[in-house]
Amino acid sequence: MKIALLGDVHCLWPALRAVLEDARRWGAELILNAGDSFGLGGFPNETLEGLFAPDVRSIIGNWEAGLLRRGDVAENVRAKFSNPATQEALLKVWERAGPEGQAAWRQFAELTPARWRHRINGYRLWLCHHTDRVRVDREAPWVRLVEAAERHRAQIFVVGHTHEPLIRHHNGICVINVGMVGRLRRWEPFADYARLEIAPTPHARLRRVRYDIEEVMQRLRELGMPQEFMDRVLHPRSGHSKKRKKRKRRR
Ligand SMILES: [Mn+2]
Repeated sequence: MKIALLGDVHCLWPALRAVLEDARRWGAELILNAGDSFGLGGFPNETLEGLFAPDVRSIIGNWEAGLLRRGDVAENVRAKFSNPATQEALLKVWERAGPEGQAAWRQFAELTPARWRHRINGYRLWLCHHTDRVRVDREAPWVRLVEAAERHRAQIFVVGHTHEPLIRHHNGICVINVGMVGRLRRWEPFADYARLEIAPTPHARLRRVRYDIEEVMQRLRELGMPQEFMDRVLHPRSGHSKKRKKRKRRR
């Protein structure tokens, strides 16, 4: 059986579309989405529509759980993000969804589970957005994932969240971080996902797909995203996010 594993779409529909096309061309029978589908990508309704395809199964990530599940979305955005440009950009994406799209996203966040477990060809697959130990060991993050897989008695353990793709086969366990579809900081026109085949034994490989960055830039300009946000998108190596992290640490 061929399964495509993706995540962290963050409303970047042109990238999700490219990945879905690539995965289906390969022959994926099932597409698993590891969450954080909502975000700054600028295509809220197209993204959700794409995820409602019959061959796609999603779980939610911290963005859906923290921003859309309950309370006022604008208030949630202001509480979760300290950068005013990020707040403004995100609220423009939310506005773009319109009343119907917003209702659909809220329902998606409410009804979609945070974990998914299934037995496929006799192998126990576990899908969740992240485990709190995923970042613990920068040198060998796969070790923590293997431990988490053992805790959950999973033979195939799939996460996203860190945006860093990783695949490791170890002691009969296959751990996968799907990387990300919707790049937020680097905005290189590439999306990562994983291809998993479960015959005769589980084996996964990373795959990188190019998407139409011009379509994205056009939409962001159309939405009137704040200049600071656009600068971050257009000049990805300015070191902006690193500086912010340092400043936060000193506090
Ligand atoms: Mn996340």
